[in-house]
Amino acid sequence: MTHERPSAESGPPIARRMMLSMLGAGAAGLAAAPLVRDGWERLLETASQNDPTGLSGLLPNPGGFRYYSVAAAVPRKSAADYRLEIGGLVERPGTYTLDGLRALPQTRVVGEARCTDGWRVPDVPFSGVLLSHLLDAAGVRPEGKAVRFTCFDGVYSESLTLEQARRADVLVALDMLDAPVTHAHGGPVRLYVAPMYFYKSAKWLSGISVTDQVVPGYWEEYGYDVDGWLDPAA
Ligand SMILES: Nc1nc2c(c(=O)[nH]1)N[C@H]1C(S)=C(S)[C@@H](COP(=O)(O)O)O[C@H]1N2
Ligand SMILES: [Mo]
Repeated sequence: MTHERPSAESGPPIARRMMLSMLGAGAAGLAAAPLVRDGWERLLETASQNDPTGLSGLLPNPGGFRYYSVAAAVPRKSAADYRLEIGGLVERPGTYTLDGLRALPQTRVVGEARCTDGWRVPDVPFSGVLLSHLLDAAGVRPEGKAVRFTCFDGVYSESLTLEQARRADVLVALDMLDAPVTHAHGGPVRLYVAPMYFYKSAKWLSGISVTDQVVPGYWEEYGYDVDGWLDPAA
């Protein structure tokens, strides 16, 4: 299933011209010289933000990832202004800073990033804090049955059952590819749900809320499986 929504009006000509010129520049740039990864990610973001057609998802990225954001523009959060809020059906709601998350025990999970659009990147290292650790610290109340994730892009959301959320391969990730999660990849903090399709791994994570039932996430409202297992038999 591809990431298609009921499409908006086709964009203003200037945005379309820009996309086409960027597609050309991208191919030329890749052939001519090695690219600085972060510079390329910034270009992808810029293209995407001026891209009502969604074509920027076709731009090549050296790592094999595609830049995805359902929000046109996403604010940047520095280490100083990033906050993660934990609340809902918990005994001790709280707020973490980035330093606060870094100070907690860190777990490394190497897994696949597989999008429903057909691309996949194997063996991607993620590290950060086990979601189960944050849930335990907050103290899930007996009525708590699921977890809802919200993002500082202001649009995206995701969900897991409490059982899924407590798995040892579900992280609140601070590092991806053994470096701090870049803005393009959802930094400074994203979710990584290793056993599921990458749409479950919410980028720009800003809220974790324990709920009494699963609240379907952004793509799930468009028909995606709420349980996004890569291997349903496992
Ligand atoms: N906040 C937010 N998180 C998101 C998305 C998004 O659009 N917004 N897209 C999802 C999808 S469909 C995929 S495949 C991955 C893409 O992650 P990447 O941009 O690091 O490749 O992020 C997931 N998390
Ligand atoms: Mo995706």
